[in-house]
Amino acid sequence: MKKYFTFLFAISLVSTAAVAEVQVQDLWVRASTGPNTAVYMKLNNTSGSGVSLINVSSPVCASAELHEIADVEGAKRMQKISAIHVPAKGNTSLEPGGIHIMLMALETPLTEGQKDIPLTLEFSHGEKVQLTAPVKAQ
Ligand SMILES: [Cu+2]
Repeated sequence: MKKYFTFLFAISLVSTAAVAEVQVQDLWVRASTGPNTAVYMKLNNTSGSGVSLINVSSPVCASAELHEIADVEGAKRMQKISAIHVPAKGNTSLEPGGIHIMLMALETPLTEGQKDIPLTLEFSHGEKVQLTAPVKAQ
């Protein structure tokens, strides 16, 4: 059963990556410990022009925001940003301690081992990419 789900996950990544100018790698959602949780990934732009991730949505939460971690008077705080830029022929990593996607007001807790969290990523050039993400503890 576990192999079956892994296979489906791999197929969904390959099918979107084949048509996308922006490839999504190492996608995962952090297991929730409260009403919100974070999503991490590496965005790889194969095209010759820069693009930005401008919107994210998921049926598992009320809304999703793009966040960065900034130093505010000596303390690290998350703050909302309007876009995550991916340079031409380059990549941008969303990772713990840095830029991330925040799923706000989860419908239900997300637990380690879930593999099918649906996400829709919308980019500045009009492309929408649908993915499913696994949930990991860290
Ligand atoms: Cu955040």
